[in-house]
Amino acid sequence: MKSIRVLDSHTGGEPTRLVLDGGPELGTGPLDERAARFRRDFDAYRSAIVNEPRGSDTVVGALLVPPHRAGCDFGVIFFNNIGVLGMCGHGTIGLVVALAYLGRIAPGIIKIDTPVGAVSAELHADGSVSVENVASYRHAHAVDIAVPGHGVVRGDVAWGGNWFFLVGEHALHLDLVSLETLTEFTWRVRQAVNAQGFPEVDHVELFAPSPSPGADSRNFVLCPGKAYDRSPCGTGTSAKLACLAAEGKLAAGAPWIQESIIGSRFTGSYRWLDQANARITPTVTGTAHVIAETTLLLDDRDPFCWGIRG
Ligand code: PYC
Repeated sequence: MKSIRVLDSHTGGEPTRLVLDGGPELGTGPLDERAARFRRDFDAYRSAIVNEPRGSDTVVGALLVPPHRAGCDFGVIFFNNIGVLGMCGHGTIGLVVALAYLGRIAPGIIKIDTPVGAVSAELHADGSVSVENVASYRHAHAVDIAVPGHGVVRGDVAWGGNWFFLVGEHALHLDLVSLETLTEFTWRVRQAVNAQGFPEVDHVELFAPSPSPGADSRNFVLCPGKAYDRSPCGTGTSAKLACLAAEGKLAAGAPWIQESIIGSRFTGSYRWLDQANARITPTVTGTAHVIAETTLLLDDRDPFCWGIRG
């Protein structure tokens, strides 16, 4: 019987399962190489940790590993129901709150190595966390995509630690009763945009005005494995900030309140990294809560020991 010790948290409703002990041994070296090793040699572990029956399509796993980049305090590889992620904003907030719960960090700044670059995170005295994400940018503006059954959909392709297609013009209601429609639409959009030769878009993000006061926007984010993000999506908010910056719609340093489909909020802002090329460093602030300390048990006699894989 194998055992894997995990700490579960949620960030604005989106779960993160932090693997503390018993996960796959990925060796040393750059995080992108270790992420590739995880993908190639240990996919069963990924599935056992986040998929049913122990998890669900929504759970994002976070494998805590020694960092490689100079100056980093921790390393992390995020993964979900179908594969490995580049970065994860809600997951980084969850990781920081989990490390504080474990007594491994105090309020202050830590640097975290990820497969797509180093990020820094500040744990504030009130328990909230600000993540300064990897460099983010808009890759393509106002791209028209023919989506079967829906006509032409216009959006931007942007990088915020993962690849996003961001759509502001649509006729859908961003509310919980519309989840099936939103999922079906964004899934089709994703398939259509990925037939266009852009970098592989893994997330599709819809925007609309928020029905509640105080938020600049509400979003619906479809994740690569077809689950929707309960949080406003840290990497998606970073991609949105990159688009707002490129369009001159949000000044450097100004706050952007991004609300999720369930009403949870992140505050984003950015500083210019390279204004001539519209590259920004985004910061996303949110809160997370630790919800369970668990030991996962893996019994090879169990036919679903390694999770239910689609
Ligand atoms: O917060 O960046 C994020 C994220 C990615 C996938 C789910 N959440």
